[in-house]
Amino acid sequence: MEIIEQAKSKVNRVKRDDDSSLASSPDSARKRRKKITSPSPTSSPLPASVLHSRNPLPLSPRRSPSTPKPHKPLPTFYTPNSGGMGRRRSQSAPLPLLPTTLDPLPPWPSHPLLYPEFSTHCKDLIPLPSFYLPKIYSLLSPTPTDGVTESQFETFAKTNLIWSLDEIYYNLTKSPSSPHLLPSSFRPILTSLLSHHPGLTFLSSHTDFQQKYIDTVIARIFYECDEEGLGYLTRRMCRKGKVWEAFEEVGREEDINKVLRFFSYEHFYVLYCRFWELDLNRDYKITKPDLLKYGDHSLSNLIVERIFTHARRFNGIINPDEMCYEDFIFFMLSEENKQSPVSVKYWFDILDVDGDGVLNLKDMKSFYNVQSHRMQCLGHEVVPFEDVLCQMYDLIKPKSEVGVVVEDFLQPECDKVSGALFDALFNLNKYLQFESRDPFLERTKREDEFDNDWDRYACVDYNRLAMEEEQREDDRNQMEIEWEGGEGDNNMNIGE
Ligand SMILES: [Ca+2]
Ligand SMILES: [Ca+2]
Repeated sequence: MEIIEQAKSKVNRVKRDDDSSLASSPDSARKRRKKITSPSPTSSPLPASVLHSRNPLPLSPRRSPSTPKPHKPLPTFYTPNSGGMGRRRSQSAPLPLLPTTLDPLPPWPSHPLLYPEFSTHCKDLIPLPSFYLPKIYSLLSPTPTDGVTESQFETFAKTNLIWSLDEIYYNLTKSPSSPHLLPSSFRPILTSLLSHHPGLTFLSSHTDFQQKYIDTVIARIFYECDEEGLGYLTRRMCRKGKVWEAFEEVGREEDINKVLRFFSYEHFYVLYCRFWELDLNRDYKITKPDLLKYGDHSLSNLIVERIFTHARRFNGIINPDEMCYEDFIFFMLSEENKQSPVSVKYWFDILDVDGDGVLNLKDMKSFYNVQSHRMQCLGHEVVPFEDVLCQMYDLIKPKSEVGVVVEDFLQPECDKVSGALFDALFNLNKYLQFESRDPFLERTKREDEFDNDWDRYACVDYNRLAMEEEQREDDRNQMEIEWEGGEGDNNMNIGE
């Protein structure tokens, strides 16, 4: 049982690391403040009525719409080997666990353990969140009624739990028959998450939405990590994308909406509702006319055409007429978070019409011509292309005069402004907003609690959608009261 003790020591070390990082990081300070502000649950399961309301999904039970945002915390001074979420410890090399002398393990019962007993007995022996236990049980006991013996568990621990944490996550998430992690590899684990996580149990009576939630998490993981569109993830890609750090966070954080990377229910709500609004014929596909309606018709015809023919797709297959829900997630995350490197690459490939890896004058002018024509039609003052270009070059400072390359956009000092060039080329509403630069909005953005535009957008949009939904619910209740009152009057009249 030495190997089990080693596994347990790892769990304890992980917990200690978590505690110390929670005590010091600005992220954790922000999260603690947010926890104070969670109000009481709103109406969650909406069985039949959800299908007829404008938004199809139940609201998150932990909504905090009217809470003022806290001030951004002052940055802490540099501390070696510390930092925010995802930098708690190195996971780069497969390191064997170190033996320690911690609490003695409970003796393994003489009989094979069936799942409920197995999960209670082993939850502290496995250095992964408890939603991994069903998968591990199914590996050890392919027939659920067989149970797991001590020697089976010991053999499993010796083979699987001796590596670094990211190796353990990777190996236990992927299918044993596949060399890599496929989108489908995540399904059993995420299904288990839905039944284990206290922030997701309110979805238990909505099987359809549970599947959509799983689709969303998988698409978000692949959006961030599978930049080449390979359709699978390697160990290195997961490590670079800090996938397992997000899994650890969702394992210990009870409020699902605080896990902003991949798992937030509020983020899922926004993505799915915005898709649902555009997919009017409910075939789970978006067409070009549908996408033109996105963001109050903010996108030009030309960019929508290019999105359908050249944007990165979830399954790597371009369909010039349709995009599926996952493709829409790729689009929306890119559209609402233009400062992220993944988004920059997404838009760059679309805008680089001749495909030479440089955004030159010709590439950009074709898009700006369409944009300026729309401005003219809507009665806005049209800024000449050369002036826009000068303004943008001043902001981005490309290294070559020939044009802008991806690396120019990715310079650290550019991340707040590179989206402005994209908006100038194809998003009319955001470009006009940028041109009118509201100093109050700019200041609010600088001082708010969010690290990126997507998190900021999702929070605002969720609160907006939720308020609309609550208003509709109030209207429905009011109508029912009035109807019942009217019926009462009628009955009285009939009685008289
Ligand atoms: Ca459709
Ligand atoms: Ca080009």
